Amino acid sequence: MGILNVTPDSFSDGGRHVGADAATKRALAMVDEGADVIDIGGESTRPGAEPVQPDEEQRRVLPVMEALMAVGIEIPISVDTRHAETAAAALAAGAQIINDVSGLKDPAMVEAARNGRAGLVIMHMQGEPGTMQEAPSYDDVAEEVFTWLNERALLVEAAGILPDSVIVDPGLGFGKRTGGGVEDNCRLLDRLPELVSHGRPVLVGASRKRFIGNLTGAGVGQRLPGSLAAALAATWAGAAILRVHDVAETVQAVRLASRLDPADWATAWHAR
Ligand code: HH2
Repeated sequence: MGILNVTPDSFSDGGRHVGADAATKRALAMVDEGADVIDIGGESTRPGAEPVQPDEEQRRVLPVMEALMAVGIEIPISVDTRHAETAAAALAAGAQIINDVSGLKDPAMVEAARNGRAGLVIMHMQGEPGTMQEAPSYDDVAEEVFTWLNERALLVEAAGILPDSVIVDPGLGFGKRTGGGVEDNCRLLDRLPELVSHGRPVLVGASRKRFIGNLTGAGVGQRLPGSLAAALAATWAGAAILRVHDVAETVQAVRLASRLDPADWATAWHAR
């Protein structure tokens, strides 16, 4: 899943793909690089971000949707939004997946997905983007996040969304502890096979995130190697979708990784 943020303030690509022409160019480049889905977002949800109202969000996203449909883009478009009205408008304009980082806080989101026969990404976030990194707290992060995702998925399935359409995401960086020796994002990657074992497709978004910087000292533009390492861990753990900025590099890494079998060397790694 290639990231296309049409925002002025996203933490990594903010301001770069604003406007339908620049956004379409980037989307088509990601298709060439091997993306299977493009995820369009009109609101930054980075830690500390200011919320964006749905009308402004749609003003950013819908012209891009229309431009992508006009050029006949050949892969599905996902809309990254917390607002059901933006989701519904994007689906009407041709999107096929709703990516909701709020984990369906807007009660109308399930209805939007059902009416639009859309795929639905349910992501875990503790708190709100504005304050989520101030004091996240867990006893057992993986247990709590995975249980919450399963409960949420069962709820939407009971509300009429086809189980095949539900994708779950642990929400790396969204209200997760990082730095000071506690790395919730790494624990979630370590224990990802538990989430995968519940049978729903799992999406992982680690690309260029702050925890990679906290562990390595790398600035936001220097986090490709750490992002690839996280992508490989998620691949080996059985993730179905990786949400990334660097599509060509990730596709190459994952093509190689999927030809290797970590079961053959994991024991030796643990014994080192
Ligand atoms: N991460 C971001 C945004 N949307 N959606 C899902 N499902 N999973 C994620 O991990 C995820 C997401 C944050 O990254 P980015 O879009 O690059 O930045 P910003 O929120 O600043 O636009």
